[in-house]
Amino acid sequence: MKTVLVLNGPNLNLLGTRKPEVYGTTTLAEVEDLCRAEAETVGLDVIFRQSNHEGELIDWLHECGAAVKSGTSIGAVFNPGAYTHTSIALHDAIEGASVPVVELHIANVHSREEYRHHSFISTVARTVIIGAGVTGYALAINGLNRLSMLH
Ligand code: CA2
Repeated sequence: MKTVLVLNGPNLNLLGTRKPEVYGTTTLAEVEDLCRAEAETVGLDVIFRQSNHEGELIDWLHECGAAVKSGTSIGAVFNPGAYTHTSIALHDAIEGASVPVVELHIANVHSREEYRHHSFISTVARTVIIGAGVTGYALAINGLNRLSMLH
């Protein structure tokens, strides 16, 4: 069975505990359950990870790139958190490791502060899902799976 990496960046461990008006009430553990349920319907295994550290996220993207190359992974669903708006290093990791990435944001970043409107990730993402709440994770897994079958 192939894997899909579901990767979450800084502060997403707080999901469901604060700011429910922006991010909802679902916890990250519940997002993991949702991802596993969706992946099961399309015959994928989930590797679910969260880190508050940029370098750790980079190492996991590199690992995922190697797994895609060896045919054991279809790529990553990635919510980079606030690093979305700051990190050239994450941009370079995705590009350098050739990881098929679905960039995902729970909230609609375009209806929020101006500084959230720019993403360093989008230009190297296969596609982007924004503002669908945590349901976006299921959409992203399904979408990445379908895209992986195109070529
Ligand atoms: O909408 C998203 O998924 C974001 O990637 C979430 C990031 C934010 O910086 C991006 O602009 C958009 C923030 C994640 C922090 O999540 C929290 C959850 C609960 C309480 C506090 C933070």
